[in-house]
Amino acid sequence: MKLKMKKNTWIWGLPVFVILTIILYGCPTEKRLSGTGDAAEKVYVAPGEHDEFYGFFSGGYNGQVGVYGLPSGRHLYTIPVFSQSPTNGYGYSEETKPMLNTSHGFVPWGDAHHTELSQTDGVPDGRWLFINENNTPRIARIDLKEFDTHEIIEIPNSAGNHASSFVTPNTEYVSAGTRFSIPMDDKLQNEDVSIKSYKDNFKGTLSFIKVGNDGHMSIDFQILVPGFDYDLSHAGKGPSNGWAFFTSYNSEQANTLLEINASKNDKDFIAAVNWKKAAQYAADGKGAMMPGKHVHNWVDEAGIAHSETIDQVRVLDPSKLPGIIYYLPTPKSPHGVDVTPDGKYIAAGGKLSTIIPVHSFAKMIKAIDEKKFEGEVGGIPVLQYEAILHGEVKNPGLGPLHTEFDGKGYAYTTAFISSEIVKWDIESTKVVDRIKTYYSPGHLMIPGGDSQKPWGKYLVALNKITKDRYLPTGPELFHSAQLIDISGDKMKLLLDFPTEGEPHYAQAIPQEIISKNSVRFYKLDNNKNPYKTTSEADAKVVRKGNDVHVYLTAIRSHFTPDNIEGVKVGDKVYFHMTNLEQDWDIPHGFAMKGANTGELLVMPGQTRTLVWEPKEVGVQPFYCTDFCSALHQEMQGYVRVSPRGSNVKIAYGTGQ
Ligand code: RUQ
Ligand code: CUA
Repeated sequence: MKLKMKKNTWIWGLPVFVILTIILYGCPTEKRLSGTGDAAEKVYVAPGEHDEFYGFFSGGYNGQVGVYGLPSGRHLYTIPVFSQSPTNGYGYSEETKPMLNTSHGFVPWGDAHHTELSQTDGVPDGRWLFINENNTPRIARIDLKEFDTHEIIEIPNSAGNHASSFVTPNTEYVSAGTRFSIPMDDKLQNEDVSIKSYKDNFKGTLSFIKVGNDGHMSIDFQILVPGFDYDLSHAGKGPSNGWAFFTSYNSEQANTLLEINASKNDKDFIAAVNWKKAAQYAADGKGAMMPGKHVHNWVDEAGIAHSETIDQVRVLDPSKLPGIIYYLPTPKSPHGVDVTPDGKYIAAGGKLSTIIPVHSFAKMIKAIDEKKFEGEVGGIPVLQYEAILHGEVKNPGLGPLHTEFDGKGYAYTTAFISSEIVKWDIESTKVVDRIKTYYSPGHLMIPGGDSQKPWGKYLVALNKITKDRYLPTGPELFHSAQLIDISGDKMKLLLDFPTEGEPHYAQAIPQEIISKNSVRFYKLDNNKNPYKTTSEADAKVVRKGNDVHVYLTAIRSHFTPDNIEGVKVGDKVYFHMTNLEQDWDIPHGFAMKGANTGELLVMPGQTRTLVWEPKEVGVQPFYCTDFCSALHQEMQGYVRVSPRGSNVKIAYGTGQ
């Protein structure tokens, strides 16, 4: 049952509503006021004041990361990651285009699901944010000093990279897993076989991407696994540090109509991977180097992106390397897999399950030692369910998906179908509280809620369906997040706020961990771009055959040069624009009429390059797109385009 409220009543008419309610009904009951009353005060961040947390929300099908302040829900920024961004030219400028290279060529879009902050000693440390891309399997690393994507690595031998990008407690590894299994022969080549031969030919991989001290990512090893759908993962911590857990569904190995055919088995599996042991095997040269073509893109210290192609990866076969994987039977197409802050228990979602199974890590180790196996699949031992179970949460709502923790002994699970969040006691597995969400929550997020030390004050429900929460915007609605106060015994709904794209997951961290390191502008003296122009006196236009390089500067409120002649139809014009400002929040923009790219939005001290291929004779304007001063509208220039073969000489200047 969905409760409908008139939003315009509770937002705009809040004082009237409260007074009327009190007159008519006496003091309001908590239920009636679950979204109002003191809630407004709790989320109100006065003008000029800052939010307590940064929230990093995956953008889903927009391929970006949305940055939101909490508790206000204010949208602060969008970090371009897997998709070109016309806002600032990411993926359009020459310096950033290589970030979107893949083994399939240039892919300017991605489906981004899970943000994950880097951790030190099991606690988010604010250095980097990782995020996965499903469609063309990739993982990105965002530098949180600059809120800028600095690295993207492709995951070979994988399809639908959903079970990522979760980190180990000291960010030694980021894990990833195939959602879709694909045919792989013994050279790991995707083969031309009948789809009906799924059971015989299709396999999956679980990947471990090593993260260096400087953040640099490389694929350390992949583990070959039976052809199930691997869905989510989380690393162990504390006592379970050294292990990682991956949910799987479709252990039926169906290849069609999965909604029925992959829902037959009573239990599917969580794959428990001993990554420390696997890493040791890899370090010892075990397994084999196998084909695994993937592209790796990174930004150098000059802020320029590069790409390299790597042809091979190390692949470990668990049937030959015992002890690296065990299967934990887990009811009914499990989705999320979440490890408690103390690292003792592993809770699974179960899209079709009526309980939440909670496995005990200690019992799992004991069962392995005592060989309490009920069988094996593809050489991987399957442990006995009863032997590893800590308990089952009864009556957890319908369609439990994801769980996070408050660090005070409680777990919170989203129930997608019954649209609620259920709070339960980890030790007793008893439900202690529940709250309605409107509508259908997928993930939920507590700041630090998948780490060893959650900042358990707020919870955000990431609702998949928005319906009537906001004014209608035609058929397409932004998704809706809901902020819930979890500081007391009872959960309290505080706020709805719309989010861009489809935030599958989010993470949050106290603002002071990040804001103190935030880069405000780039020092011109440190600019290492080979096409930089650090003073107006050095601005120039240089012809090299059909290429014309414009070394352009921008400072309030003019370009140098702003008059350019001698460009011809058939030329390729590179505008290398350096922003000479050395002050916070003074970007200059650059837009050229007829350019088939985005604009540039160039930060103070930075150089960015836009390519323009003029096709028509005439004079074309360019201008600054960012309202940078009272005379921003005067910040403009002209390029004269002469016919092919014309002998108009290159000439340029400002104020001449
Ligand atoms: S999920 S469909 Cu993380 Cu529940 Cu992506
Ligand atoms: Cu520079 Cu407007």
